[in-house]
Amino acid sequence: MKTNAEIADALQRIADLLEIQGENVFRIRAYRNAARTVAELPEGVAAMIGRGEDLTELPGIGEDLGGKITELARTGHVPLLDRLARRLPGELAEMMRLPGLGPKRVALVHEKLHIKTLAELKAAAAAGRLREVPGIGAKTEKTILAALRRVDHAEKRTRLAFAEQIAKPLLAHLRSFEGVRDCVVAGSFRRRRETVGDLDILVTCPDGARVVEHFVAYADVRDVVSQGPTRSTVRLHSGMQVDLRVVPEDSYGAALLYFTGSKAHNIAVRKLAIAKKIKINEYGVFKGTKRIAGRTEKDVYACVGLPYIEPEIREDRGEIEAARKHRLPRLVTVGDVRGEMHAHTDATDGEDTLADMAAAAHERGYEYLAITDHTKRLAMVHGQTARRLATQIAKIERLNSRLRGFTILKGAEVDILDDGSLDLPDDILKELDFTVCSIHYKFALSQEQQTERVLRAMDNRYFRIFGHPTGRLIGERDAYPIDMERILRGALERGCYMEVNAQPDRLDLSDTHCRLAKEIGVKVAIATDAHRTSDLDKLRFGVDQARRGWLEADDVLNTRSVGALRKLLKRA
Ligand code: DGT
Ligand code: CA
Ligand code: CA
Ligand code: ZN
Repeated sequence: MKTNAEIADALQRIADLLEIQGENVFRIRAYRNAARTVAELPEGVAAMIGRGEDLTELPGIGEDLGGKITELARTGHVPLLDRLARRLPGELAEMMRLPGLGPKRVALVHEKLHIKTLAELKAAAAAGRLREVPGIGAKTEKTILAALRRVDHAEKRTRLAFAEQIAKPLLAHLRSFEGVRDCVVAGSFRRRRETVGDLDILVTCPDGARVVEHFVAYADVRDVVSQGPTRSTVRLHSGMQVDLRVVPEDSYGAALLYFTGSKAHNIAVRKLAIAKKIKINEYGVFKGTKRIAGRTEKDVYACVGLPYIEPEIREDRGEIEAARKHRLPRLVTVGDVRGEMHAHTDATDGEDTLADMAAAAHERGYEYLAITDHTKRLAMVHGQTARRLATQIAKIERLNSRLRGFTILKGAEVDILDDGSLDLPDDILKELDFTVCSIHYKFALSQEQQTERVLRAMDNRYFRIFGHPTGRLIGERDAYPIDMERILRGALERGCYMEVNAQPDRLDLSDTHCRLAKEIGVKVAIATDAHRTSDLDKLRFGVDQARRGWLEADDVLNTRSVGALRKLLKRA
């Protein structure tokens, strides 16, 4: 038996397909009205049929529609819909809902370009082919493409940096409500996972029901999924789901611990509690019926004999054991970082000048900034030849002689070529303080070939830091196959280092790779790959992942003074 929502959906679909086919408007309207009638019924159609009720007594439903609804309720099918779906296959009905695409245009897109699915539509829009359809211009094409990207987004996990953009104004909205004390995002967001599934917001406030009302009234709310006196779930226009929970102050720490997760970490903590014959849940810590803690996370951890554990490592990957032995890492912080290791200027694809980049880094309290513009193979972004690099080096030296308490390091982001050689000859590389060497093409090699290619590149004595080592773009492009363990061991043997590229769509190395690097003993440079001065502020996203990978200040090259850094960058 089908639900009313499913039946209404099928009726709407019939209407959509009839419309694309250019059917009579009255017939189409009849299906739409019937869909609404069914959707708004106070009880299930199936039950009504079961009682033998006459559906034609419902408003707008005659013999024909009544018969179809009965069939849909019983079987989920009706010959008319099956016929229409064969003639107009794929996702044409879904396309009709996109801004810029009505039924007539969908029919034309199908007829002229033979497009059936949203994926095909997206590809055509991206390639600029959609505008070949009469009535669709470049502007409409752009609108459609943007809408399709949003649809994609709704189904995927959201990058942390984007989730932050969504969370920030929402938190401001909640905090503006009188009586709200604590207001934080818990969940994977607080653990700083590279992507988040949804946002879990925790609030303390004496009047729960009214905060919830204030929450669902937020302008960006698309649907209210559920609403109660102390909790609610909504979906925002971006597609992001947000869970809100209002908790008493006495429970705040316990709730924060619970909703920060991860679930695996919670379970491990609860196991310790059980062994001590106490109970931990989101309301507090209990001995029998007596609450013995709950106000802060630290109190809750103390009840099971543990020190405070930073959210970034609450993944049940050994942190409980380390905490018990008082061997938790002292995780690196943004404040530990003393310089930027990867930055571009307008000599290649950066937007700002060398002097502006240096000034911006200096303003941020850094002691140094490395200029690492692209090399010649990347002609697309005007990569530098040896000669241009030499000019840049001279310019940096002139600038450095004027700067006090700040150093511009001379670098390059050197392309690793097919055969593992570097894009510029040694006689210019030797003039640099160090290189970041990266792969920007030939991603499709086998794991063996790609690994060999990089190890060969590392054999060059001027290879220093392996830039964005997997090449992934989160949610867009997978990592190329590479044997990271071999790469790390190879780097250790040769005195090379790894980059933790802090660009929010890269985060490369990832958290787990950072952990592996630490285990093997390879240090990393956390770097923003800045293409404009404002990019320097993205460092924290790299630091987040380094923390998730248990890295401490000592594991990170650029927590050092320029003098100590230079020593590490020298290769035997
Ligand atoms: P996400 O949203 O997929 O990125 O990941 P989380 O970790 O934010 O997961 P979510 O939103 O489902 O739940 C938030 C936290 O609530 C989760 O990290 C731990 C806690 N939690 C949820 N379900 C359970 C459960 O069944 N048991 C326990 N112990 N904790 C749970
Ligand atoms: Ca979540
Ligand atoms: Ca959630
Ligand atoms: Zn690069």
